Amino acid sequence: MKSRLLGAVSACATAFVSLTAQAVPVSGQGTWESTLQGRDLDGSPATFEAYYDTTLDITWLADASVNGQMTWDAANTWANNLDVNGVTGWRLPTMVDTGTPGCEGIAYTGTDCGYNVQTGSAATTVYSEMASLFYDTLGNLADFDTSGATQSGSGLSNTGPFSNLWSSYYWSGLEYAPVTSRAWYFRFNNGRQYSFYKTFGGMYALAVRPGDVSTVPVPAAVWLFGSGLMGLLGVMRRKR
Ligand SMILES: [Ca+2]
Ligand SMILES: [Ca+2]
Repeated sequence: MKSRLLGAVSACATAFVSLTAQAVPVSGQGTWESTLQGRDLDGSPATFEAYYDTTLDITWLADASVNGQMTWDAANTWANNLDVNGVTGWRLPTMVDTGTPGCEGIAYTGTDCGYNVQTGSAATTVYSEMASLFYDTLGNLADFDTSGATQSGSGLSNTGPFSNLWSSYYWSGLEYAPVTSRAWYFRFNNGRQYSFYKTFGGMYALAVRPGDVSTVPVPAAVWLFGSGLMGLLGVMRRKR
């Protein structure tokens, strides 16, 4: 009994270690070192709270699981109301449902559904922001190659500069047109894009916003200090 318990504990520990151990940036894999530009949103230039994606012309939040696992509705609400030190306008990553509405069958390449799906760039068409991140920016591989054969080294081997980017399901912001109780998702553990029921509470959410973060907002503490200073000046003026 005791050994079974220990076995369960060590299995849990192993699962946890494998989850956290995957959070590594891999230099030379994908384009992330040249296409993602760090952005400071909290007034501390040493840390980046977001990354401007020069390929897709969007800005990704650096922390890829701020709010944990959520239903689709909760994920949308969270992203739309996100305020990072005054930077608002966030949403879930989106994609284009190409061909006929919905998935025309799990494919191994070139469609909106399955593996090695269309990615694209802002200069042409952004077919899937998350697929672009997984395949092109981070250079990860799907479980299957374009001929449908399993390939080694698949999965989330490179998380780039993101923190808490899990090898798991992430919600897309796009509702699944043929069955509106479902929404599209992207799986960062195997590169698969498909749909699932919106009420499922086990998916993570990445937040993005269009374009670059043009102005670095003034942190709240500086505002407080500034308004305090203005108040003090007002008092001094009145005294004079
Ligand atoms: Ca910072
Ligand atoms: Ca389609």
